[in-house]
Amino acid sequence: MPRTLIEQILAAHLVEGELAPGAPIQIRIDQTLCQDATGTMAFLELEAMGVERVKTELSVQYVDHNTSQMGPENANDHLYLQSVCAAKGVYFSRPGNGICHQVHLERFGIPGKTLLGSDSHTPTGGGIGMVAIGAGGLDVARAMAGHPFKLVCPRVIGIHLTGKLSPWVSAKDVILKVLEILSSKGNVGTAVEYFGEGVKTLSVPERATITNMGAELGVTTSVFPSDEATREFLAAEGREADWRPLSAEAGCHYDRIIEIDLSELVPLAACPSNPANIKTVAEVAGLPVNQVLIGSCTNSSLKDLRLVAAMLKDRIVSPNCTLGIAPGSKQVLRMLSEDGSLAILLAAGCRILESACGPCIGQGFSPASDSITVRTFNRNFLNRSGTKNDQSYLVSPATAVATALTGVLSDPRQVAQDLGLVEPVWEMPKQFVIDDRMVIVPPPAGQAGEIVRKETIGEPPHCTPLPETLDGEAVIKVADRITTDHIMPAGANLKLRSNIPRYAKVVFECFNEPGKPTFAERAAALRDAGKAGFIVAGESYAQGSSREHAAICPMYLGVRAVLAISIERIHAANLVNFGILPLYFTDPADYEAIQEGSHLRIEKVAQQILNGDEVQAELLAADGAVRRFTLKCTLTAEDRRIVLAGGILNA
Ligand code: MIC
Ligand code: SF4
Repeated sequence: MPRTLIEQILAAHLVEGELAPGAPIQIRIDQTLCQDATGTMAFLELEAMGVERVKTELSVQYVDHNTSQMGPENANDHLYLQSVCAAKGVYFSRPGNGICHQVHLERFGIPGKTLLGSDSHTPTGGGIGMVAIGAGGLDVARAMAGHPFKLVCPRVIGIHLTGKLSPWVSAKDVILKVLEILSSKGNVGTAVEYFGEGVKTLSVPERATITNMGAELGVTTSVFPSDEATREFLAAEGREADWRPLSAEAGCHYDRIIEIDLSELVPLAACPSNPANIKTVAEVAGLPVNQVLIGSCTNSSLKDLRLVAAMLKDRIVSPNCTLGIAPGSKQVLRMLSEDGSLAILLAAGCRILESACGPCIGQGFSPASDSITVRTFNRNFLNRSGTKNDQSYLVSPATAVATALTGVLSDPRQVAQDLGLVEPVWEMPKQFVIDDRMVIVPPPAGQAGEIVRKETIGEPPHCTPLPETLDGEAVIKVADRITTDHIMPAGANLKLRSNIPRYAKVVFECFNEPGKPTFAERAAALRDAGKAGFIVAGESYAQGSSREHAAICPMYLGVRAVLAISIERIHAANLVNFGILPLYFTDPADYEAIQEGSHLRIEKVAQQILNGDEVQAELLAADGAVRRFTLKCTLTAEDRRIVLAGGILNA
């Protein structure tokens, strides 16, 4: 049978299972990446596993998230990471070198390899034909230790690209179109593969923008073929030897084919507060905008920022608006400084930010109250910017600049026409500025110094085995599409990532009501009374980030099960890793019947999940009435054993 490209790469890495959509499989991981906000915990876990040296072909640790450094916590994490990487054989990309996904694409990614990253946007590597997957820190630690990665073999959706993008329409508009078609929920267990004549018209940075935001679809990975454009990019990075041609075999079967004619696309915007809430820019044009931000792992490449500079040349940002720019990597920033683009940006009044995640993860640049912020980022979840009830629109760099020039949301085609602008032609440089001195190569085994553990570096938390009966309360009931940003706020709280007791205090903070006990207080009170905490959720629970803290902190507070209509892939795995049982409603009426504070009970839980896929539970009313209902357990036999043991570190 002819195979899709994803099937070919999975087959070449298959360690266990059968490559049939929906089947549990295990694959060998060639490369891993971690960033600092998830990496500290991942390395504490690696140490807890007793691993002396990583076993992958390549593992890289980046420092790009927690760079605001208000207080010593971030710097303490960085010191720990640098020293533990030296000891374990991991490359360390220093703060200032750039955002993990951009730098990995530039310097390390290899077509046809597998990459597992403790960050949900790891599929950026699909832009050069990698099967790149986001996962929780513990799964990445296991991969570094040489274990295969467990996943459900995805159904592959083919996206057939034809035509060519019109002027001022860009890769961001392609992925926003895909988000409009597939939405941000219901895509668990699928992967996306791009093919067709239109692929050739897209350069690697454009492809990477598209695969990056595949994370917002909730798919396992997104992959482009590796072709002449890939070779051109790798050659410019001085890595042509890493190139190999890869594409789907003629006649392969896609689960579904989506047709996109690139020539028909127009500038699009993801409106507040979900990346799949798509309108055309023309529909929202004219809204007053106070802040425009360009950057993040989605849109911070040299191609993006050269376009930005071309549009801003000899112009000034609107007085009603501020424009911040965070180049994706030191390489990008150096190229901009050497070709004169940086001077243009400064002259135009841009506020140049460090090459890091920055405002994308709420580290600074929170917008004014009741104002609109327009961003080239990939997520606009409510409050993620650090401002309560923010209104964040996600757009392409061209739309962002058009908006910054006018102070109102603007269609770049219109602004270009008004200003007589012609879209610059992008040419891949023959050679990027290559300077890897910001990446510290690990010394040979046994030659590293001491691991630096300042007082803010904690221990990886352990969970206790699952009790015989889960008897307790629904600590919270939440609706559909709850994100990990709702569960574990980042931004100013990011510095608490190595301090679980402190970070756990802000679980579900956005749902706390003034004058009432917080989620953390309610859950801890139940835990201390020997009761089980339950989280009750609707569809697509825990969208977004891979942060395993969205499992660890609830676990620390005594949560033992999540009952949901559906749960996103990475989070479901994180729950298992930390001993929380993910269970699914079989009848939406049962979800409706449960309220916050409802008394819930699952008797003989171990026996039930070892015996089959159905779990009988009870909702007990104050008057003694009992409503019995059935939940579904979809875990593999191994995962059932892990949850029963109280998580991977115990198992
Ligand atoms: C994000 O974009 O939400 C993050 C911050 O990069 C997360 C990782 C984290 O929470 O540390 C992600 O996407 O996985
Ligand atoms: Fe960083 Fe934002 Fe990308 Fe997450 S989405 S890795 S916070 S730039």
